[in-house]
Amino acid sequence: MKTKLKLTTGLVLLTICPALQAQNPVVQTSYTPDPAPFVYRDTVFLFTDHDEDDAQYFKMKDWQLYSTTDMVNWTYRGTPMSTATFQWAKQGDNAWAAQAVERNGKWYWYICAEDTTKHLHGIGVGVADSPTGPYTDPLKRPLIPGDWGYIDPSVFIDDDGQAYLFWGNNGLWYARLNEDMISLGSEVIRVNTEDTDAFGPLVMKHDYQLNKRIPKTNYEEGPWVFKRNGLYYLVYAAGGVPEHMAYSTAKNINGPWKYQGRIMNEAENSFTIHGGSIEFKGRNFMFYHNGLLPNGGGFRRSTAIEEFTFGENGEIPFIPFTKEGVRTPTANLNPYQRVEAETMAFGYGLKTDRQPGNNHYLTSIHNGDWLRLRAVDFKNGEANHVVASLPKVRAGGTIEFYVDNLGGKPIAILPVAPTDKKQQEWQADIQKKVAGIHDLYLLFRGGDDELFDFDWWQFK
Ligand code: FUB
Repeated sequence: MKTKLKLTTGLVLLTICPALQAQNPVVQTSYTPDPAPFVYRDTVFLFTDHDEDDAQYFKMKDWQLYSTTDMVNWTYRGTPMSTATFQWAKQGDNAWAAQAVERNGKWYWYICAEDTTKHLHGIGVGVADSPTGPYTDPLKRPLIPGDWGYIDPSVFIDDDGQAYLFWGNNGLWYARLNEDMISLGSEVIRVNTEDTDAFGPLVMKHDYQLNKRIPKTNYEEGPWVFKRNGLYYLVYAAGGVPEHMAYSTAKNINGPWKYQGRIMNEAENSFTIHGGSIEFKGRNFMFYHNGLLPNGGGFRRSTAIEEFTFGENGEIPFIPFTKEGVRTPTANLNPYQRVEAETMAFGYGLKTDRQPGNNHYLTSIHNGDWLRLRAVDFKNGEANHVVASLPKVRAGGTIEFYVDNLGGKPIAILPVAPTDKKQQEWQADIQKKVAGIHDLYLLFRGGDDELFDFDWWQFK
C-alpha cells in the first residue's frame, strides 16, 4: 500500500507539477550543505558536507563528493572523508564546512571539525592523489587548532602560486600556506570585521563567545575567496541569522576590503547560507544551500545553483533564487558509454551508498521511484538494446526507460529477476528508436519490497 501510494504520488506530482522537474536543489538522494565547487579540467567537483536525514540540530558526520561535466546531471562520487579521517576530531559529529583544491596532482580538502583538545572547532586537511581519495590526514593534528569561530576554511591559490587559507565565524582570519599546502607560511592574521567600509553597516548580532547581542558588521561566516581580472573577491554569509550572501572586494589579498553589497537573499527554509562561485566553460555559477528538499530545513540543507553574469566593472549582481537552477546544460550526456546509476538531474525516492572509494551505486529503490537525466544525446538512434548492471538484486522488478517525460510508452522495459548473483548485467531490446537530444527517465517498478541496487546502464 505504502509503495503504491508512493508510485502514484511520484508520478502524479511529476505530471501535474512542472516545478518538480526543477533542478534546485541539485542533489535529492542526500542533504548536501555548505557546497564547495572546484573546476578541474572538464569536470566540476562538488565537495559538500552532509546533514543527516533525521537531524534536529547540526548532525554531521562525513563529507561527500559529487561531479558533473554538464552542470545538470550530477554523479555521486562517494563519501571520501568522515570524522574518522581525523583522529584529533570529535567522532561522529561536528563535521562542518570544507573546501578542496588540487595542486600539482594532489588534492587538499580543508575541513573544520571539533578539536577534542579544545572542545572548539579547528581546521584540518585531508590529502589524496585523486579527488575521490583515499584521503589521509598527514598531520594527525589540526592544521589550525580549535578556537572561537575557527570554522569554514576557504582555500585560494593566487596567480603567483602563493596559497592562502581564510576562515571564520563572527570574525575573519587568514594565513599563507606553504607550498606543501599542509603548513602555515605566516602567523594567523585577523581581518578587522568591525570595519564598516569593508563589511557593511553595523547590525545587532549574537556573539557566541560573549553570549549577548552586540552591533557588528555584515560579515558572518563562510568566506569564499577568488580572483577575477586582478580583483580579489570575498563572498560570505552575512547579516547574522537568518543569513544572506554578500561580498567585498580588494585590490590586494591583504586588503583593505571594500563592501560591495548583498548578492543573495536569506536562503529559503534555512537560517544559514553558504557557498561560492566558479567559472566553468565561460559561464559563472553561484552555489549555495537552502532547506527546500522534502523534509529539509535549517539542519537538513541542500546545494542549489544559480547562473549569473558579472557586471561590466566586475560586479557580482544580485542573484535571485530559482527553482530551475541551471537551465542550459554545458554539454550533452552520452548514453552509449557507461553511465553511473548514481548520475541524475533529479531523483525521486532514491538513496546512494555511503562509502569512500570509486564503486558507488544507487540503493533504496522501490516501486515508483524514478530518476531523470537531462540532455541525453541519442545521436542517430543506433541503439538496439540497453544494458544495466546491478550489484545486488533484492526482490527484483523492472527498469522502464522513457524519453521526454514519464507518460506514454517506455522505449525499453528491462526485467530483473530475483537472484543471489552479484554484479550481474541485464539487457532489454529497444522497442522504439530514439534519435537526437532528449531527457531520459528511468522508472523502477516492482512489488512492495526494496527491488535492487543499481550500478550503471548503457545503450548499445
Ligand atoms: O554546516 C555547519 C555550519 O553551518 C557551517 O560551518 C556554517 O557555514 C553554516 O553553514
